[in-house]
Amino acid sequence: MTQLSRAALAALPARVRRPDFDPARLGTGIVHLGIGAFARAHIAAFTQPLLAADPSWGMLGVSLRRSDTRDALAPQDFLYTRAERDGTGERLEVMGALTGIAVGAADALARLVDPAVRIVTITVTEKGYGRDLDAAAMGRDSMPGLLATALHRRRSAGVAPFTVLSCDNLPSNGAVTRDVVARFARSIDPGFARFVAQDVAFPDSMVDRIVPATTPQDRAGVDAALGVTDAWPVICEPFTQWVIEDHFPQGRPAWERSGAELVSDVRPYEDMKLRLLNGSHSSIAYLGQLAGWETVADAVAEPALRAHIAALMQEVAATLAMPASVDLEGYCRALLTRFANPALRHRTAQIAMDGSQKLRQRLFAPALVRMEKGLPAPRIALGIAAWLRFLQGRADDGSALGLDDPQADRLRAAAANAPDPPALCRTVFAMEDIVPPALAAKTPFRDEVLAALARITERGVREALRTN
Ligand code: CS2
Repeated sequence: MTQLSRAALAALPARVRRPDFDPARLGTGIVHLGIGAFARAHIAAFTQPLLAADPSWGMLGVSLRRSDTRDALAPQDFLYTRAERDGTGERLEVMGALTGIAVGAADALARLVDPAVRIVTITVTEKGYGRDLDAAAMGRDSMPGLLATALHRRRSAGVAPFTVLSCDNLPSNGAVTRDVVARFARSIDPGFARFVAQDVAFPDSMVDRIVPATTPQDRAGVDAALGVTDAWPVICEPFTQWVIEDHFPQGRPAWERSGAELVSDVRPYEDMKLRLLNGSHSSIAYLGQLAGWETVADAVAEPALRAHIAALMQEVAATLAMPASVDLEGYCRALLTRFANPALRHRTAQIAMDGSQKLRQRLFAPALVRMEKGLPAPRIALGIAAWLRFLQGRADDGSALGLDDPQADRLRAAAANAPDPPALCRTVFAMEDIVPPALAAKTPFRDEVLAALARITERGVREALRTN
């Protein structure tokens, strides 16, 4: 079979959508840091429909550490297939929004100083922000180091700063990004740090689309449908959402025409998504790892787990203050349907990664709101208990579970040294960078976590959920 490329576009089957512009003629107006499957299925999908009208908004991808995405896509002119899947079938589209992929900070820096680049979008995952690290520990080839260096060079050359748009799953991701970039900028020059904090725009945004890692079967299926090979297609659900704070001094693509919501305050939407979607996801991931459910769809096919997640969402919804236009009940119902999507193999092991970076905004934050309101939080507590048990490294059937987390050493040591579950809970709750001290101090919450931990330790997750 031949490989996907610009030359192969014309011969693709009619049902495959393709760019309605010439990908060879795009300019690079956006640089995206962290060009993984998510960005290729979400940000590129919102941008592609606008490129015929304005080809200046092509996207250059950056991989800070790995060359695998560039190596896969370069031989195919940076084209790739996006497959949207649900129970009703599959829709295929060839994506042509990428103008290239730079690998490593030096390569990226050369592109970031180009005045044509007006926006830098980011998906480097929660741990890419180094929220607890100083500039020396982060280094120049980190996201904050690279952006601070690029903004400094632009300033010295009299080039206006680009707008920095974080698309990671963090509350107030714009402000968080401003803080970490300004902190790095201080190590270059304090005056420049003030410029970063005051004169560079860091709008906030909430992104949503479930994009599991692509499997070899996915590749084979896409190749068969296309009649040409695609070294790295991306697979996603049809649902997508992007809520963006409209603050782009250098201009932006007309993303609202692709369905993005441009608002003045993103925070309520971030909390809604992080607590309801991602909080449920993390709960499903740890319970699923213990119980032996390989994917999210396998887990929610289990009536007791599904009922638990529905109740968790009710518990969490009470912590949110949403604009009147948002139908929270409908949002929760839709989430359960999305989780059950039979055409996605979203592995619980993938979501279980990096819990130390994720749980603060997903589960600890809503638990604290409930405690402050004097409300119990037993469903949230069960998710936390499942994470603590997961740290012990054994599923309910005794099989070994891996821990993929930047804090793995500390967490593994805590689990290995704790003589019993209460001691494990005590040690982990004392880690202030992972568990907010205000929540760790709430005895009623600790008691709920301990009760849940005892239940799943004695009976196993399946039984504990059934007899809840
Ligand atoms: C998931 C997210 O891996 C994870 O932690 O919860 O990647 C989730 O699929 C996306 O945020 C959905 O928008």
